[in-house]
Amino acid sequence: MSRAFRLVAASNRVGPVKGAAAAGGLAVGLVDALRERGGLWFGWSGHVAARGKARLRSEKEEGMTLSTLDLTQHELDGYYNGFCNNCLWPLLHFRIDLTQFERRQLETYRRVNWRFAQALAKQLRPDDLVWVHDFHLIPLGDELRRRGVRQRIGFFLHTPFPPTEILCTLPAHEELMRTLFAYDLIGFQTDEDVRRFQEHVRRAYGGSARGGAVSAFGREVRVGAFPIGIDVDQVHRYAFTSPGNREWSRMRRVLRGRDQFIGVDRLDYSKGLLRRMDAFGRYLERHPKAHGKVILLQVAPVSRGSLESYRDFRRELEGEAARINGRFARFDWTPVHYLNRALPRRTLAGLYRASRVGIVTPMRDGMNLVAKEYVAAQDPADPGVLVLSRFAGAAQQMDEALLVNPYDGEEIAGAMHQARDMRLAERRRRHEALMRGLRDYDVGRWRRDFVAALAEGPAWRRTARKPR
Ligand code: GDG
Repeated sequence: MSRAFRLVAASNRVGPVKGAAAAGGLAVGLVDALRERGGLWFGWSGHVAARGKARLRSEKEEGMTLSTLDLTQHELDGYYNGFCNNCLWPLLHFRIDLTQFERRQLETYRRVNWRFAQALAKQLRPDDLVWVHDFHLIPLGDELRRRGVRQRIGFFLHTPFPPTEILCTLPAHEELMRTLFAYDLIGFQTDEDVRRFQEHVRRAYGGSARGGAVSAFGREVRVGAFPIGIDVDQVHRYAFTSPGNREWSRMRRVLRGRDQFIGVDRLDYSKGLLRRMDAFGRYLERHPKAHGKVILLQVAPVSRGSLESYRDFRRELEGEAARINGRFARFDWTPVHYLNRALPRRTLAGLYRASRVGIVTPMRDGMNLVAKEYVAAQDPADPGVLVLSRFAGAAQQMDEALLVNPYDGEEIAGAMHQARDMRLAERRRRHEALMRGLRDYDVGRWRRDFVAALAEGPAWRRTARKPR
């Protein structure tokens, strides 16, 4: 598309902008795109305000506009803690056993999306491209359309899209999925997610899918896989320049020739931390010679800590780590080092580099950026080995990792052994191939491809008839 346009991004939370590189993940990709085009970033401010006091703020930062809205405690409980984290998150990760649906929370979720749309619609210009992120804001596009917004609007789902049998357990699935058809383009992490979406629309709503287009509810929407990547050079630079480099050499001194396995995950039940701990226990049980020579460093910053399911999970995990240490530790060796807080991104890069094996074993994950960061932080001359769950989206691009079934503790333990024992030539061959993949589809390409796809093709107003 040759015409100039302004990029508008909407996500649950906005920022940080200045420390975007330090925060990692989504912020890195978005901030660059918004800076480039003097864009607008819209979402929740992170502030909780009393009813009637919720403010809309707008500020300029590094050439872009940040527009944020406060939420009330009631909204936060029903929308974010409730429908998003207690219902949609487990459902999208195939955990119907943890999914709690409450109609009132869905209503608050719809209401917050309605308020977001009301605040955002007023700020849009005719040539804007709007890019909505993640499951918090599924109905935002539809709410914008109801306000007469005819600009192109795209949606990207950062989580997996579950099979139709799972999605159909959600009482309001049709009401929610119908709103997706207000978008021009829906991006998923992998081809598998696209396929599951197409199948769901066919089976549950009698829709049809042809090539990159899906039709249902009298509308057609384009779909595609856009596997999110990382800023490869930045992670590598962080690992090899101070303070990352300093942390690396400090870690090496502390390790005194021991091999370190590293896991870095938000403290979330989808990340497979319990099975991973269990697998490490099995590994130690099977390999007495490794005692005193191997450490598992698990960095697990608390996430969504106000929810009961997360608190229970944290207790269980701490119990498991303590059990392994209680069983195997010696006065001069503690096998599991468990950190419950976030570390600076540069420190993380140094720790990745100092670790012989990266253990990324989610039970289900949209992509998983840690897998990619671990590889990018390695020394190409003497790289570590990645053990990766087959059920992370990243596995579809990273065949040269040791792929494991995260439900199979024995298989993970076997891969830990294989990874630690792997000879240099094979480690280098695998690392080289993985790096080629990371460079080929990095975070810049992810956003360029999505934005280009959104800018192309027929616009919403020209397709079919209006929904409802
Ligand atoms: C969602 C999807 C998808 C972790 N601990 C610390 C820290 N992190 C950073 C990592 C990484 C990011 O957080 C986590 O990204 P993931 O991809 O691993 O997982 P989610 O948070 O669940 O993200 C996921 C992603 O969206 C993007 O689309 O891949 O599937 O679930 O960048 O490095 N960062 C710092 N300190 C920590 O202790 N600074």
